[in-house]
Amino acid sequence: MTAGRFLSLEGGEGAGKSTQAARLAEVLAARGIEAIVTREPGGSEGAEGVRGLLLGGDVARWSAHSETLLFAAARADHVEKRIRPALESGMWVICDRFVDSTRAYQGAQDIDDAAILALHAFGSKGLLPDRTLVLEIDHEAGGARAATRDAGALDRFGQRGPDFHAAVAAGFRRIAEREPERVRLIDADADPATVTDRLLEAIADLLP
Ligand code: T5A
Repeated sequence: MTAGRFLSLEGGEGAGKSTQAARLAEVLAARGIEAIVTREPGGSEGAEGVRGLLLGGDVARWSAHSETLLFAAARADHVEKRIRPALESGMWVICDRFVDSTRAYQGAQDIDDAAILALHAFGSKGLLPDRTLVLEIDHEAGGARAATRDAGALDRFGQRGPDFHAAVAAGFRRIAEREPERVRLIDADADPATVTDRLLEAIADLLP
């Protein structure tokens, strides 16, 4: 049995990650590839508990340092209980956000990239996706999509201002520049089917 492939979807709020994760799983299934769709923060029972702590409450509930540790702890549980077992059984894993979200979001709050990667090495044995697809969309357009979906309710991160979200977008682009083999930028300002086609093109070399 060959090991499955690990894909992560990244990007700002409302970029369409969850929509595309489900679409990608359908397209892969049609090609005979079994994939699980999972998400962060969350994806395992323990990590879903941490998700509630991270996303609920006031913007200032956690310092950037505490938040970074909580994301790393949730990820360690998710990787151990869900992601690695699926990959080892030969399934593909499509993860809605992974460690690059910590690098972009907590990095935008001056948390050092090397510290985030060191925590990831400790907690999750440094597991990285085979391919990371960063969905890029103008922050206002993404925010409008998310606001329509959530009827205006915002989590702790959605409540932050445009400067924060611009810094997050710049963080994702920096990661893509540094790791061009793994990380691809995808223009997500199009209808869902067109975006799925762009994603498939960006993973074509991984498909059997
Ligand atoms: N976070 C997370 C960190 O700070 N550090 C970390 O390490 C991690 C893992 C998670 C928050 O936590 C932060 C980042 C986030 O702020 P979340 O609730 O999981 O929050 O939400 P997000 O991951 O941010 O997901 P979003 O809510 O922003 O949405 P998606 O998944 O990008 O978008 P999606 O697919 O739900 O689509 C949004 C709406 O747009 C429509 C959909 O139908 C939906 O209504 N839509 C489109 N409309 C038009 N054209 C298209 N192509 C469309 N695609 C989707």
